[in-house]
Amino acid sequence: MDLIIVGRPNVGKTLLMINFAAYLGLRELRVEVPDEDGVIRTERLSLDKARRQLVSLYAPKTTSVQAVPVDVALGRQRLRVMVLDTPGMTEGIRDQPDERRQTALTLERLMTASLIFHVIDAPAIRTRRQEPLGALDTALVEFGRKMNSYLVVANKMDRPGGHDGLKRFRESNRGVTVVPVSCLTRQGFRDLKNWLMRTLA
Ligand SMILES: Nc1nc2c(ncn2[C@@H]2O[C@H](COP(=O)(O)OP(=O)(O)O)[C@@H](O)[C@H]2O)c(=O)[nH]1
Ligand SMILES: [Mg+2]
Repeated sequence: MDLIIVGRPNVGKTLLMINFAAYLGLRELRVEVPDEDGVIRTERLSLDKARRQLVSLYAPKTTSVQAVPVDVALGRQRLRVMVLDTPGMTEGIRDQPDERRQTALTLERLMTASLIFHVIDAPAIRTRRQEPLGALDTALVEFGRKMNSYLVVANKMDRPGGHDGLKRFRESNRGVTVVPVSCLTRQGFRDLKNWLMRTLA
């Protein structure tokens, strides 16, 4: 079972993968990274090291789809969920062939994933009424809104403007399930976990 994390660059997808996996009880990340030839390499990273290596302040560092297996306790059962972190998606066609390939791979995995976390940067949602999200996010919402395995994760709620952004998102996307979180402070992770449990059950 795959849980794919998608969204624009820098919205916090990688920090969500690391901190939510930690919240679910993971102590170490076994990151599966495909190399140029598509061969899967497994890297073991402590959570601290993963944050240092994979989360970036400036340039988006995630250049390929990275998978982390997480066991989720469902009552007495344990369910293996592959959490897929992806490179940021943008409007238009990328310049670099490798980036185009990674976008294609991300879309391919998106089509077949059982669960989707669509991460948005809540404080960045603009005040414009008509289209507060960009075209890419709007397209993802349209793709996901008919599925019950699709969730919008409104991130960076710890920052100023988070609540306004969330309100704007809700006003223009009625009927879409959204969970506000901060991947930094982990506020909202309980709701995220509850959504996951309900959807997996
Ligand atoms: N204040 C704040 N910063 C965050 C949050 N989540 C991520 N960031 C920061 O946003 C930047 C991009 O995060 P990253 O996970 O690499 O984004 P990605 O490109 O979507 O994978 C990093 O500097 C993170 O520390 C959050 O909830 N609150
Ligand atoms: Mg990333």
